Amino acid sequence: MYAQLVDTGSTHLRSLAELSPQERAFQERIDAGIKIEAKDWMPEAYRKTLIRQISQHAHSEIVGQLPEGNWVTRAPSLKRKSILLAKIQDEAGHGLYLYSAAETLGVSRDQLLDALHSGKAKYSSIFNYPTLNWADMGAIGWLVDGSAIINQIPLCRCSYGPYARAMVRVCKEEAFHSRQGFDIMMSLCKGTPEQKAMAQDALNRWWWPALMMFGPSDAESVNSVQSSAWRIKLFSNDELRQRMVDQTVPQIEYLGLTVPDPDLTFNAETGHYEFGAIDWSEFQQVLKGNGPCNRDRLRTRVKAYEDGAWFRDALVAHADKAEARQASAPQAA
Ligand code: FAQ
Repeated sequence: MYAQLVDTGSTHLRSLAELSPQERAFQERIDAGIKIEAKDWMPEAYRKTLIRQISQHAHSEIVGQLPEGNWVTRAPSLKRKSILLAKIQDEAGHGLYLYSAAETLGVSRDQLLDALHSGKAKYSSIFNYPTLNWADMGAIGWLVDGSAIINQIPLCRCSYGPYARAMVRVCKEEAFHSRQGFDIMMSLCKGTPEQKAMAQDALNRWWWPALMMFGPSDAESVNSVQSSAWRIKLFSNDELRQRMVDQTVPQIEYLGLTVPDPDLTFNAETGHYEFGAIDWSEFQQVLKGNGPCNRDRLRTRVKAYEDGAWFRDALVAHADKAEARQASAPQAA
């Protein structure tokens, strides 16, 4: 099984009658749309589920910097370089908001980073694919950030206040990321035949992994039922995946590109695109650590953390000195 299966203590979704009075009051509050705040009482399983999801999300933001970081020195113009740098910096900021939101649940950032660096914690499958050329920067912004927004807009209304509020700014920034990705794709598609072929090649390689970002099918999604009851999830994995396909296929047509799915059809009755089978065995392999770049991403991430130790130590030494200076300063009358 590819789920971490964090022991949340709950084996099935319990009815209101099965809940303790405290748990029932909590569920009723959630059902009424009232946010849960850090100091409120919450079931241990709710707390653990949030730590799992928010920390995976935070890890995704900082590991997600790596595939794009490869292209800062190879951006085709100064303008594209500065836009890409700003985007990558935004992702670090998203990681910070999310680690801070997770810390409100009683876990430390060091613990979370340990879990990432030791390979225990997950981050989004999408960041285990290679970025082979500049068109991949377009495809990531457009498809990956685009999918991230579709998943994250509902999270702005999720039941946990600190997570929901962090998501508001993240979504605004992701909207810029997605537009800059589409802008790269537009430029390539309006360029030479070789540039358009690069755009098509990037779309071919990122399309299916982007669909997998939304998680396993609803039937296989072990956490969905409980997370939906707690309004951590407002839409299912399949609903959001469908939204992405419906939104993106017209954009692909606008670019003059071809959806890399021979089975894709539009169902005029439902108003939705029906797409071909997702290769879930590939998804499971990526989650098990066997994707094309898993080992490389983790190695790079751990090295960056170790290389930054002197800087963290310097900050602590500075803070200690400042505190000692303040303690020994003569007190004002
Ligand atoms: N990758 O039962 P479910 C971004 C795991 S941010 C890896 O359906 P759940 C911005 C899942 O954790 C992208 N693992 O799980 C950016 C669970 O395992 P566990 C990240 C995945 O939590 C752009 C197991 O499979 N966004 O891209 C994935 O109810 C560019 C069973 O799945 C978020 O994290 C996956 N794709 O639903 C940054 C959004 N899918 O934990 C830089 C918040 C599933 O039991 C550059 N998260 N798994 O061991 C969520 O909305 C949810 O956690 C889902 C998964 C929808 C991802």
